[in-house]
Amino acid sequence: MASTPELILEQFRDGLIKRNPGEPEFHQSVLEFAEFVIPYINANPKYLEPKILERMTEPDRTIIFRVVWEDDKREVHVNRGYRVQFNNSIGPYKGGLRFHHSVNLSILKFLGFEQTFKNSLTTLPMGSGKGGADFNTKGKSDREVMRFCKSFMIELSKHIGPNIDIPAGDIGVGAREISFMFGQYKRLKNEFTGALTGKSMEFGGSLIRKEATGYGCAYFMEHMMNHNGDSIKDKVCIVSGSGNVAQYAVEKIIQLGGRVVTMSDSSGFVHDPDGFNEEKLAYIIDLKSVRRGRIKEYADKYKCKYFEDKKPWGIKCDLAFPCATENEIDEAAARKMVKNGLQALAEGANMPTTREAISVFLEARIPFAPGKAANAGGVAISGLEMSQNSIRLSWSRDELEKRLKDIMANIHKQCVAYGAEKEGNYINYVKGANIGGFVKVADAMLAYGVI
Ligand code: NDP
Ligand code: 2IT
Repeated sequence: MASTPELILEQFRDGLIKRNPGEPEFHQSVLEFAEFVIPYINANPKYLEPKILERMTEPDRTIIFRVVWEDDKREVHVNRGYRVQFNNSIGPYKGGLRFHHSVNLSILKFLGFEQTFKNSLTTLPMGSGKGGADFNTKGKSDREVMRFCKSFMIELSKHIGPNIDIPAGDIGVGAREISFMFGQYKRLKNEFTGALTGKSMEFGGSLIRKEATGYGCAYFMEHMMNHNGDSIKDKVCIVSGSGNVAQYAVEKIIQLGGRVVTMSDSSGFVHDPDGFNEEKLAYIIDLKSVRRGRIKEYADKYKCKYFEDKKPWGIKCDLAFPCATENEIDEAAARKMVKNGLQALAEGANMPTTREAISVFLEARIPFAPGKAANAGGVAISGLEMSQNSIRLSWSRDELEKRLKDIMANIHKQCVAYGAEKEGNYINYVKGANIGGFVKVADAMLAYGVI
């Protein structure tokens, strides 16, 4: 048999785009991965002939379904629901559900793909998936959201289960939505099993889950800073978003001594040069998660500046934490941040930085933590919620926080192992996270043979 020719990025890219037309976010996430993993595969040909990369970039299956529900005025609405079951080589499918008007197959395939390597990096036995719907919870009453969630679960319940696929939250899906969906799942299946994570404490949830993504992201930044003999203490930090991830990233950054001066939502951002403190953060949590209001109200209350329709990247800072959504930081923003003296960046969101912007940070040799490493704390505690559900016990806050810290430290270690440059102290965390996440999944796929 002739030896398999080496993979060439440009040829792989052309094939990927041809096989997945009209899916720009999926192309972006796969190409960011392939750029660093293809050289590794070429140097380790055992992955080449079995076409591991080609197999890994094709989801196991994609489920698309109709979701019909009635609003408070009895008007009928039709939405589209999805579950992309990406890869279950190292454990059952695991990943969040997103409810947002922008949801489409490209976005869910990129999120499911990223989840594969993120879950692998946690070292817990979790495969990858992502799902959701083009449904916007904004402006809907609680009853409308309930009706939607119940209708969505009637279909989704056919495809999930505690040993098959375990969804959780993401944008637009928090405790309220998970509760509605879990209640419906339990009813449809007539069983009480941990088929969703991010549940409330009364029915099988885990302590620290709500804080885990944000806390983990701040811990990861602390590791990157420690690696260079520094820390978050006294650093000026900019954060985007004001949802679940942003709220708890801000809480932990404050606890670690950093000064957070911005938060945002999809309408604009607030700049509070004095920095957020516990009281101001409590206001934000109530505003965004209970009253479901707009971030502008913070500027009115605390008499600081509000920038309508703007992103915070022009504000001078030491550290940046994008925690809202994908493609928030483009090349121009990255150049501005580097010019303003940025020291490091950790992605709380999934793929908030474009490929061009990532290149700007890497060329400037700024420590840059991709989401699959820096935001893995959330799914890691989801994995521990599954463990607690299986053994029908719940662990203490201290126990879980210690495990979260250990997992983030271990992810940092894996990034250093695969991403350290031959000379100097610089770590390419993008390369490290991609290769580190790849190896375990690839080895499992090799072991299963050609499937
Ligand atoms: P939330 O719904 O709680 O919050 C999302 C935040 O981002 C809100 O402030 C929202 O503003 C803002 N936002 C959403 N879409 C846009 C947009 N198109 N442009 C500008 N701002 C936007 O979601 P999470 O905090 O859970 O998720 C944030 C990010 O973190 C996502 O990328 C998600 O995939 C990722 N992530 C989440 C994890 C989790 O455990 N929840 C785990 C790992 C990653 P507004 O209020 O105006 O909608
Ligand atoms: O992107 C993510 O890692 C999440 N939205 C969390 C997934 C999970 O299963 O907890």
